[in-house]
Amino acid sequence: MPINLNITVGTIFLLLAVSCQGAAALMPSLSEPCMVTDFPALCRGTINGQTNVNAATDVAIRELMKRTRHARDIAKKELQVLDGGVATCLSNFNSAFDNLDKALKNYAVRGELYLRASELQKEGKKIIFTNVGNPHALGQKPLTFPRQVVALCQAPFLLDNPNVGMLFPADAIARAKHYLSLTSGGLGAYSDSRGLPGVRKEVAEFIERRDGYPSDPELIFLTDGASKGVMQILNCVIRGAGDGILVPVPQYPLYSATISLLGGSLVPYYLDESENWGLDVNNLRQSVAQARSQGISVRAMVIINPGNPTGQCLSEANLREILRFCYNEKLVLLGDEVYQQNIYQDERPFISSKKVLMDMGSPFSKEVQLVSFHTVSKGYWGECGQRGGYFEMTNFPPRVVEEIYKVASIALSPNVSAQIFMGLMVNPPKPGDISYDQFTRESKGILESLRRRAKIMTDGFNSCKNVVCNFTEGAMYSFPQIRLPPGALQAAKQAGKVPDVFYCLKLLEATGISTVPGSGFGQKEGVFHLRTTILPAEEEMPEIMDSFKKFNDAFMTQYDNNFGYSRM
Ligand code: DCS
Repeated sequence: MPINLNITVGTIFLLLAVSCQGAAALMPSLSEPCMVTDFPALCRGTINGQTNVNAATDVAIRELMKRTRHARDIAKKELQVLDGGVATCLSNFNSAFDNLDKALKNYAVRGELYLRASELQKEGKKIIFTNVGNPHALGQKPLTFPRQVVALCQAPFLLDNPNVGMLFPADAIARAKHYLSLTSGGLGAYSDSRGLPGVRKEVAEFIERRDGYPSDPELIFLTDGASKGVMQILNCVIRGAGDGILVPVPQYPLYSATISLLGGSLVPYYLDESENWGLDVNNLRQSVAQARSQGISVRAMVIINPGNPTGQCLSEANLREILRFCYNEKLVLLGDEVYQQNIYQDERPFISSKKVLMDMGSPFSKEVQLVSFHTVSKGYWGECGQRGGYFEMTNFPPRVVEEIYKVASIALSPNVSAQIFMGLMVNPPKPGDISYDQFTRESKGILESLRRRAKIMTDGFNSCKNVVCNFTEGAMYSFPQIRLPPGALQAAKQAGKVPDVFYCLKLLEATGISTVPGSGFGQKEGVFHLRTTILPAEEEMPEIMDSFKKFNDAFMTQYDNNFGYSRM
């Protein structure tokens, strides 16, 4: 079905008008009027709609691309006859389309490897999907208490059933009533565009307990997963190709894809593999200086802590350096902290950017603008399909918060059931509650198993020929470096593949293990990696690692000619 052109063009102008205000306002010093080049709003809206649904498949994405192409062709024919102003719009629509095309090509976690794995699965091959951090898809059981509460909220008539107490514990019943009382009309009604005030208050209380500093519910926005929050904020920061965002390399492609989609410039800074993926502030300085020398105005910096795909936990000292750097360079810091519960070592526990910033005191604590993101998709919750997240803003003037609120209002309301998951995540059962023991047993069980799996994987990779792997300190991934022999580089070239894609495809065909090539996250020139999640069932892990080792060692022997390896 073709897209209705009248509606989409109208939508473009509406989104354009509102999002431009947000963009101009975020950094008051850079408040020149937004230009028509912000036209990607149409594509943004459409792609947001798709990614909002967790089950958004590549088929759907391709269909979207087809429809967009179709709409462009119709637009071209119809608008050719109109005046020059409209022609400019059309050319901007074209550039928006190109941004969309580029952004989707960038999306490695659902890229070539994933598509081939899906084909093989249809042909009946057993596939171990380790390409996406999607715990429930790999067998993780949902935590009982939150599902009980949300089940009751979804079916409130059960609360009137005299037998409800036989099926649900009293604390789940009480909690369901509590959340329903926070809504105006239950789960089927829109909430405020920032989320339910009562849940935002629970999030603020969680942040206060975690960091020991006050948190204001008015500065917390609930979102459909952290992805939506990141997209909203980047939308407000990026006005055009002249605006740069510092992004770690390797990075999770949400950032590269969204920056492409919004027509901004990604300014890379490299994490140091030999220093356990540490972040060197001197590299940051160089990256900013180089970008500025090319006329790019660097406006924000992204950190992912714990790291995806790299699995490192940033130390307090490192976070302090980063915050000082942002202060000096006047950068907004986007702190992606979605893996804060996923920690597998004791030397470097998670510490939030907000806490470090507040500990630093004035002027930093009063001036550095920070947006911190969290989600219900990760940790021991793993509720990816529910699409719940939040962001908290620190040191943003009320005027800017207002503008971001306006932009959020375009989407009316985040998912209400996901908001309740978020409420439950930040306010789980307490000691003495009926469900406390079961909740603790379940959540500890998941985390302890993840810790063991992280070790099995790292040890497994390090036992393989020409493979080295830093320990997964946190998050959900292993990111081994694969040192490819020249014979393999040659064979990849002949096959027309990037070398790590070539390796990962061979691995998939031989073992059914579906990974993501390192090139999908960015890596230094001539260095190759792959990413796996550490999520396959613990009892299957030894067999998976055996099968990986057999494949890898045979591959290395096949292509080995003892000189000119890819760099370590
Ligand atoms: N930030 C990081 C660093 C992530 O890894 C992810 C998801 C998100 C944000 C977005 O999460 P939600 O939108 O679900 O809250 N990680 C993807 C990945 O690498 N594998 O699975 C999903």
